[in-house]
Amino acid sequence: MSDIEQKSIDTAAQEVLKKAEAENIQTVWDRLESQQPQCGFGMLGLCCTVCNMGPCRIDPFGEGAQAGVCGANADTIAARNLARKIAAGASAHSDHGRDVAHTLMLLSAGHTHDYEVLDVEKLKTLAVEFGIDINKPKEQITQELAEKLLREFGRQEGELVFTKRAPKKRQQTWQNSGITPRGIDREIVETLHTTNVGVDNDYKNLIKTGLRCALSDGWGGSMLATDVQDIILGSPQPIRGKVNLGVLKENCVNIVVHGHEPILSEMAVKASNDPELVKLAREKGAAGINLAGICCTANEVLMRHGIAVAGNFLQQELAIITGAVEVMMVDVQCIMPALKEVASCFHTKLITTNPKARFPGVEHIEFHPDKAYEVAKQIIKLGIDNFVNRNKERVNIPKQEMDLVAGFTKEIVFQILGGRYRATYRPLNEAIISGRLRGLAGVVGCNNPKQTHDLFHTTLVKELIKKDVLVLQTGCSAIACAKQGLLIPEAAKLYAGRGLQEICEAVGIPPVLHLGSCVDNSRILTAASHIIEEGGLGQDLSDIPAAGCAPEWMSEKAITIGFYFVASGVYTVFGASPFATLGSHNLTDYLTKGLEGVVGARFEFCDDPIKMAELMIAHIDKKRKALNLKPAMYE
Ligand code: SF4
Ligand code: MSK
Repeated sequence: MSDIEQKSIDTAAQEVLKKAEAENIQTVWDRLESQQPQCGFGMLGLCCTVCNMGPCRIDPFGEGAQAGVCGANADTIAARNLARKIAAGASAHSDHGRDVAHTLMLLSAGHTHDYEVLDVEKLKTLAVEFGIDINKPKEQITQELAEKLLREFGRQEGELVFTKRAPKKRQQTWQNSGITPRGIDREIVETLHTTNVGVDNDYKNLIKTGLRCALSDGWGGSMLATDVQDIILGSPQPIRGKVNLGVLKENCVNIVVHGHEPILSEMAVKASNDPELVKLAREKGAAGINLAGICCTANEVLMRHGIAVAGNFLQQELAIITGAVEVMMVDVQCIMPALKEVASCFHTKLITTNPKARFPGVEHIEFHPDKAYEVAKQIIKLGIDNFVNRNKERVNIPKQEMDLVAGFTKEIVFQILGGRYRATYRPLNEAIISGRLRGLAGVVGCNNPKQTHDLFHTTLVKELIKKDVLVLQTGCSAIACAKQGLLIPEAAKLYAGRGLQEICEAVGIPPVLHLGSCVDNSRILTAASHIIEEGGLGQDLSDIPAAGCAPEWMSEKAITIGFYFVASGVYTVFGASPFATLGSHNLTDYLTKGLEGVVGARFEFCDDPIKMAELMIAHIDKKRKALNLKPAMYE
């Protein structure tokens, strides 16, 4: 395998990496190399910088120091570090949710006219969940709902409203273990408090705080972000799109949206079709305006509008290195600081838009929901003006692009399987009960240059569908598999086992369903709750023959997602060391064994995609057996 093949399995990425090498442009892979060897204490979670008596470190071989200056041991330090990461991840998703809820509030008060309630049904469903009488004008419902949603963040007691969506038995488990989330901000703050120097020194108790914090994200901040986005941007429907760097167009003004929050990028979609701007682009010699996305902002505009996806996390620099991007507009999360440097090698204008996420020396055009369309137009106009500065000699857009279908939600799964007039999960449950479907898997998360780009996602997912496991995906993992052609209905014939193939062909779905962005992992939780409600597959989420996995994760948000999956009863496999090599044996044991007795699920750490699939399938089979189901039909 060549050096470049080791970096990525994606031939489009490989092509641009060659260009980067030839033009002496540093990428994430080069920087990873220059970081070698990475800090062993950090990798093991045994470095503590919590107070100024440190930094302290624990000798993993038991020969040197076994306690920090304050006396904290490996268990406390590793658990504290992990809990802080959970809080950081939860804060990112949840703050995203807060901004979306705030937009709903502005809309209801008439302070923004660029958004409207597009999914009235969902508005009403949420209103009922929040105890709002829906026999009143839509505007009033919207305002009351926005107020109540925003109160979930500052809630001091009781339980987050969305936790009621979980099966009763799961709610009971949370209560018994003391991890029912109370308020979104409260759980994040409490995690940060208890991980201060000299507060909580019990690794199990630290993990308990972390689990509650993670649940406040999965069944709180993220779920809220997903549902409110559906209300104001419209609920996704299955939609065809294209993916990979080949979606950039040589003859067009290329505008790339990147980050996570779709509120502005939604307006960019509208502005890219603005006749005045399209005319201007033509006057500048372009054939039109081509909008494409990276990371989860891409997933958001893909599933609502079919906007093309240029790539996942590790392709953000590569998109610019094609030399064909006029503007990359970024919002929050997963945006590499290195983009400034890479953009400076080309004519590309990097534009930050969120007051929370700025780069020194980078043009900032601040987004506010009350002038959303205006800001989007301004940014796209900058891109059009920049088209003439493109150096055609340096443009090299790979040809690779692949079709995909995205836009599956818990409601759509109902409709597709049960028919619009008899929306039900029954056929899905029956398929699992009969063994035609072996089970379900949620494969999510990022890329990490420590692993060959996209290799783990695609190898694992191919293995799962071959064994009749229907795969639900979000985030960069979905993009990885889409690029390899796994997210089209035709993939069933090529890659799926006979049982899964029969189901996909009967209803015309791909064997791998794209459920959206990272906050949309909450869709997996609600879909799983519907499965239990439908009956026949146990009483709790932990009874379902299902497993989760983040094979190439890198972000703290992925840790939070893993923790809320496990806290919700989903056996979850994590790839990508250092998580696979925690320095505290007690903590590792607790996460991979002990948690089962607390929440009915546990973690597994593994750095081999085939082995990951085997672990997940073994777990699925174990759950089938526990439910007294026959073995999978086509073993
Ligand atoms: Fe060291 Fe304890 Fe301070 Fe951590 S909290 S840096 S282990 S003294
Ligand atoms: S964008 S969190 S790299 S999935 Fe959601 Fe991708 Fe991970 Fe960011």
